[in-house]
Amino acid sequence: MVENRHAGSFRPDVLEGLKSIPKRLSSKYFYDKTGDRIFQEIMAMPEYYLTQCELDIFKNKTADLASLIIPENEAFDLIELGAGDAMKSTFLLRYLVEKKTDFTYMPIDISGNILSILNEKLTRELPDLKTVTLEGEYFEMLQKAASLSDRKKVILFLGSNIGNMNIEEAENFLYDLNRNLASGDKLLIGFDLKKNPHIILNAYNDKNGITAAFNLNLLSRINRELGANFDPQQFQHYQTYDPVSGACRSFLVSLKDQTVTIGEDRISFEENELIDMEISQKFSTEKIEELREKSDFKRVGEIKDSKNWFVDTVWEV
Ligand code: AVI
Repeated sequence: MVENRHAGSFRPDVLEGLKSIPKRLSSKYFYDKTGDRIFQEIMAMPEYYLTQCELDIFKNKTADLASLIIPENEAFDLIELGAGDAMKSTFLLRYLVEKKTDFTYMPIDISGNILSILNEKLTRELPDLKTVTLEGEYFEMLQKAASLSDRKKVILFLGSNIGNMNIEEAENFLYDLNRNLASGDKLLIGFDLKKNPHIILNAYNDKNGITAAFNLNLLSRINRELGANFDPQQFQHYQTYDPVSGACRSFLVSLKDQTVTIGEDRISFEENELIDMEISQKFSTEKIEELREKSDFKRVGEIKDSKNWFVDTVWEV
């Protein structure tokens, strides 16, 4: 199941990206079974502060968070985009269940496997929680959720996943999200904030090479699933952070002139040629406000972690 994520578009997207100038691959393809495992390792690294910061908010500021999102005297659906193991949101779910709040949790994920593991965990840990899992792409599943109930919706989009889109993609995504919701629905979205550039660069340039392995795994995945012959050892991870724009970018550098075959196609690399792999955008408060205005949401409130490194913002349609 996990291996089939985005199955239909994988080959054409890879070929289009590698035939472009400059070459690029989409980080949405990082998450096969091995990529999921490496990402878990990244989240446990001391350098990767993002998870701990957002966990701090969900664990220690749960009541504040809940008061920003709960509609007054009304049952609602709490829909999480890319729920995964719902590690952070489980703190909020537990709080809401204990307060006997009338809501249904609807985790959306592209992986049915992850959803069934999550469902088992929630049944065990929170037997009173009402859960409806939705397996598929975000917007299709949001439409499905809308067809299942006409209750108010609260959307969770955590982890600064929005940062993996460039600014234009993020604007379009948030605008489309707004159009898929109804008046009074809310969005709780996590943004990683600009901070000391060394801290940010370290989070993506760890000494143990875990982030490098995360990037290189995509070449191995292309080998496995698309019959290619990349030699990952002939590519090197290179990370940049531009504190002015807030763009944190990863690249793979070809270590020599080489030609790779992907099925029938041949892709040539010059020595030192780059593949643009991922953007992890960091945000200023002004940029977040600009995104909110452009996507037509109203501001409700925000909660930062104790270091002021990460913010969970609540907006309303
Ligand atoms: C999932 N996403 C928010 C992570 C990030 O921070 O951009 C993915 C990641 N890439 C390298 N490290 C973590």
